[in-house]
Amino acid sequence: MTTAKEAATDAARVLAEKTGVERHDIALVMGSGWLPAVDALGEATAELSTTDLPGFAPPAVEGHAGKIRSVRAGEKSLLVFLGRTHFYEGLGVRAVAHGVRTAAAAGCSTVVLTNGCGSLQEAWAPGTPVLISDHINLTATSPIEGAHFVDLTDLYSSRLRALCREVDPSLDEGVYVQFPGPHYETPAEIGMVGAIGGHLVGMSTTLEAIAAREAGMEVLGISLVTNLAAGITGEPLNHEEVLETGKAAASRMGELLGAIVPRI
Ligand code: 8IG
Repeated sequence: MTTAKEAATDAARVLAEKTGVERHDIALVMGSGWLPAVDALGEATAELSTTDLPGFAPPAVEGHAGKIRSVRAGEKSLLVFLGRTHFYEGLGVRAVAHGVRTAAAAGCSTVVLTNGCGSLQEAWAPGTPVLISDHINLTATSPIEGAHFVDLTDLYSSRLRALCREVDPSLDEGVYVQFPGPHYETPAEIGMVGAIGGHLVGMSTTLEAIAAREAGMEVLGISLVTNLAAGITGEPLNHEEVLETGKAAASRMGELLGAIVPRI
């Protein structure tokens, strides 16, 4: 059996061949609502489908394979994932973590994990970016294979959060809670999230962050609030709102990432 790390090393080798970039420095995973901001990072020197690399899951929707861009931004080579494999696809945690592990094997020492999420705070209206200060993983699983006891004390790097707040002092921070999905929460579940100290709810990020930390990377997490969580306003949640909010917030998110990345 190949290990998860061996599978990522294989993918990184093919990535280097296909992009012509021997090592990348910073990986970014662009979540729901963040795709319209991707062009602000710089011009792509290469773009692949994730399925051009070994170990990546076939697309959940035919013809919608995730893309990977290699972007040169000043001195840094960025590895940008347009889309991710979600836990709710049922392909297992190795598939969820393969992107960040490939990034680590490709040389990245930092990963920026972005997502779209629901907010428990009415002050964080749709379109508000929030730094992830910590997480609560409610998937009842771990991406780590074997008895490897990884410290998560400063998982969402306080250094990188401070740097983000220098760039944009209006940025707030919150605790991100990952549910398995793909359904949204009930109002009672959102009540529980508030009681256990959560501020944001989503269906990604925590398993990737753990795998990234296991691989020795520094992690920055930024959520884009796309909706208020279930029961906060009484309005039903819908996926169109996510896409619309992303489009509307694109220029702010692009400027934010464009300002942060060169300072990492
Ligand atoms: I975008 O309200 C987005 N993703 N679990 N709950 C969960 N995931 C989400 C939500 C939400 N909004």
